[in-house]
Amino acid sequence: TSVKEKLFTQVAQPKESSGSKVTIVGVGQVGMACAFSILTQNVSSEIVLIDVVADKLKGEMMDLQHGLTFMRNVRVNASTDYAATMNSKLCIVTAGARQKEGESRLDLVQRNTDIFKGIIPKLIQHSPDTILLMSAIQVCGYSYMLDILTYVAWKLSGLPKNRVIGSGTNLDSSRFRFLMSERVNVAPNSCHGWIIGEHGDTSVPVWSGVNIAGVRLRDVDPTIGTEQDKEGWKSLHKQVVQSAYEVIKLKGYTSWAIGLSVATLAQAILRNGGNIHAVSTLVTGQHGVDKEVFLSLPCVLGENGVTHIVHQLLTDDERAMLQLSANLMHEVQSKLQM
Ligand code: 6V0
Repeated sequence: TSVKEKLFTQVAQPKESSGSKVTIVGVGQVGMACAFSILTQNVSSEIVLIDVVADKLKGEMMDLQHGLTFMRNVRVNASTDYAATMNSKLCIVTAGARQKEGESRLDLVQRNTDIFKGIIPKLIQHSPDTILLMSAIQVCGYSYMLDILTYVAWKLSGLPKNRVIGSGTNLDSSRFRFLMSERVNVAPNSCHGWIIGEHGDTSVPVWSGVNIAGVRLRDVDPTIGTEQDKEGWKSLHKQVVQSAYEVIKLKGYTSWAIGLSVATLAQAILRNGGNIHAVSTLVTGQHGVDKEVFLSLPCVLGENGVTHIVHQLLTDDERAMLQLSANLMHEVQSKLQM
């Protein structure tokens, strides 16, 4: 008899799964930041990492496992085989190809679409009831990457629209609130403002709703966010767009903020929180968009994914920007080989 047998009397079979299993595909900078945030914030008690580079995958798994005694009851596994992802409640996809020099947007989207063809169907095969959370990142000079790739994932998955979500402008909104907080010197989460639309260059700041403690900045100064505004608040949005490129220029990639953003979305979903975040969702029929495209709007998130879209009161300009984005994205999407 083994030491284990001498130690224990087995009373029942232990259950295989915790019920809040999360799969993360891609153990690059973004995937690992997502994993670390989810683990350290007790969002899930079980994560599985998937990648095609077996050595790096095993190294990342071991490194996290060696820290498990410092966390609360979590399990970390990794495999190149999707069988390990079985019955995941949430699958987060961060895998993808970086742009090659001179590569066109369409070519890059197509290359990532081809990568997704090898990922999404396998995830769905092992977890037919899962929610897909896509977290590609804005690519310098290439608009609409995340939103188009979330559409691609939705098509490849065959899942209902509520269960395919892009991390979207949740991150852009957080950057905006941080920049706002620096201007007024209060905590970022006491500054309120929403950025919607594309995750990237053509995102839309909803100035009409920007407020602190319910006091709308537009009521304090009706020119805020416009060209006429003498304090130049409009530049905050420009900074939001540029800040991703600046971080990439300075450190090579972005990781911590997107990881924290994704962990927050994961928490809303796994705990059936009903929290509202700006995420990329199918927006056909919203704000006059008549194309089948994904863009970010404030959504209620829970165990069933996106359960509601908030009807924001947008200006004509804001609506027009969303519709323009939708038309441009639709054009790229129609050229993709799925
Ligand atoms: P990364 O650090 O290059 O990691 C990507 C990971 O995906 C690597 O570990 C790859 O081995 C893995 N991978 C590639 N193909 C597959 C596949 N078929 N199945 C499973 N795993 C695969 O990228 P990072 O984590 O920084 O970013 C994630 C995605 O966003 C990538 O597509 C990037 O190109 C893209 N961008 C990320 C940016 C950033 O700031 N982090 C910026 C622009 C684009």
